[in-house]
This record gives sequence, C-alpha cells and structure tokens, in this order.
Amino acid sequence: MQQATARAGANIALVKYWGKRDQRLNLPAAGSISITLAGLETRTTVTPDPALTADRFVLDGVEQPLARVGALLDLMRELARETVACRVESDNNFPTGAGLASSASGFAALVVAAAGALGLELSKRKLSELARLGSGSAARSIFGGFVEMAAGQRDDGADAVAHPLADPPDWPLEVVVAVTDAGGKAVGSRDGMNHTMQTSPYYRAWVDSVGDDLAEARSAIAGRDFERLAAVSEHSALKMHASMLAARPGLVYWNPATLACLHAVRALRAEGTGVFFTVDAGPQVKAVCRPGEGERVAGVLRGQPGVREVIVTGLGPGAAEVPGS
Ligand code: 2P0
Repeated sequence: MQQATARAGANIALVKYWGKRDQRLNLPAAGSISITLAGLETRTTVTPDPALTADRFVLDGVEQPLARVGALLDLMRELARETVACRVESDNNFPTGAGLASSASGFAALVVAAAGALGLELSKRKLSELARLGSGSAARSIFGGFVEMAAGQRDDGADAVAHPLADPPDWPLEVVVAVTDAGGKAVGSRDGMNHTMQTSPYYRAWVDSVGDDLAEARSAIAGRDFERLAAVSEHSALKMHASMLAARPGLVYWNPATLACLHAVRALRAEGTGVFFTVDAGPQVKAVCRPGEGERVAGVLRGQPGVREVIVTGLGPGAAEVPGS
C-alpha cells in the first residue's frame, strides 16, 4: 500500500441522465452520452495510514462528512482484503457543487487513486462501475472524449457502466463554460432527480424518449455531424429541464443570465457559428463549439449581463493516476 494521486476531468452530458432505476446501486433509468473536459478537473490523493482510526476526507482544504466517500472506500478495501483507514485529499480547479459536475470528476479521481493506494489492478470497466456507486455521472469520467453510459439491465449493476465512443483528437470540439452563479445550487442533482421521478407527469415521457436521442447522438458523433449533434443535444437538455419544471413544486435551475446565454448561442448559430448549448442541474451554460470557434463564442458569452466568468476548454482524457505521485 502506498499513497496514490489521480486526476479526472469533469464531463458534461449531451444526452442527459436524469432518473434512476435503482437508488441503492445508483443505476440510471436510461443511458447517457457525454464529453469529458480537459480544463475542469479534480485531483485526489489517497493515503493509507495505519495511525488513523477512521477515514478522513478533505475537499478544497475543508474537512467533509465521509458519506459516499467512506462507503466507496469500504467497498474497495473489501476488494483488496485490506482494513487500513485512509486520508483522502481532493481539490477541484473549478467551483464545487454549482452544476459543473464536481461529483463526476471527484468520484472518478477517487476510485482511480484508491485503487492505486490499495494495490488493486482493475479494468476501466470495473473502475466505471465503482465510480457509478459514488455518482452516476462519475462512471463516464473514467473515459476521455465522447463517452456513452449504459443503463444496463442487471440487478447487480455490473452492466451499468460507461464505454468510450471517440477519442478527443478524433473530433476536437471546444467547450465554453459561462458561470452565471458561483454559489452552490439550491437543490442537488440527486434530490432533484428523485423529486422529478416522483412528481413530474413528464418524467415517463422523458425516460421513454432517451433511447431515440442516444441513437441520434451516437450516429452524429460517428459521422462528425455537428448540426445533428447540436440539434439532439439542445433537445435533450431542454427536455430534461421541461421534466424538472413540471415537477411539483417545479425545479427552476436557471437565472436571467442562463437564459441570456441560451439566446446568445442560438443567435450565433443562426449567423453560422458552429455552437450549441447544454445546461445541467444548475445555472451555468456550456456552449459546445466547432474546433476554432471557442474564443469567439467566449467573447459573446462574456458580454451577456450576469455572466461572472467564462472558461474555455476542450475535450480531455479519462481519469488516470498521476505518475510519480
Ligand atoms: C448528466 N446530471 O447527465 C445529468 C444532467 C445533471 C443533469 O448526472 O445521484 O451527480 O450522484 O447519480 O451524477 C448529475 O447527477 O447524480 C447528472 P447521482 P449525479 O450529467
């Protein structure tokens, strides 16, 4: 056993995940397709320490309740036939909990670092399954570039894992993140999706329509067809938000700056710029751009009222141990 450090990029879904078929194992009700980002990442160090009586988890310098991190460490220790307590130190280079998928990069980095620290040699498929237990979207950040997450059919979740569709250099799209509110969100993803499942009359229609969106996105990615990917991605994002808006009480994650950015992206596309938007369970807008269009789109989004910060990035690799750490 030894200290190990891993990094993982956040990912943003183009075909969204919203709803579960099993709460305990965190099994999604439908598949999803995402892109893993280069610039928004979590770095996590796991240090097995026989002097500790219990695990400790420090995020961005602040001690946190163990919760899902402790449960995942328990499971991985069981796989390694170890009992040693661990110190987990994790840092995000972007705002935590504001709809920038910090749980995705966080749990992906955690499982890779913990596997290294506990001496576990695991396949990426197994790492994806373990990351999913921490957070459904984390299963996707194990891989880089374009990634598909399967809903799976098995009760034990062994087939609810992600797999890569295309590597970043194959289609180097750019991504502009417009941060419209740096604070934490009012309702977390997990509570928000459960509330939508339980109360939204549109939830069933949402789940039933994801299969068609996945097929369309898969085919658009295989053919590098930006216009088709734009259409299906905006449709999936707006449809997910429609299901949330129809919950009781309705979940409204957007603020005026969010909406200003959506209109700005549509206006850019109408003028011929290769760009489309997506929005997760938070107020930030992610604009996905054809290679070379990112800076121009960033300039326009920076000028929208209420936009606090704009981050320009691209597609990145999957989670990996940091050598020599
Ligand atoms: C996604 N989101 O596909 C969707 C779109 C947010 C909106 O995956 O309960 O933090 O831990 O499995 O992964 C965020 O949900 O939820 C998410 P859990 P997670 O990216």
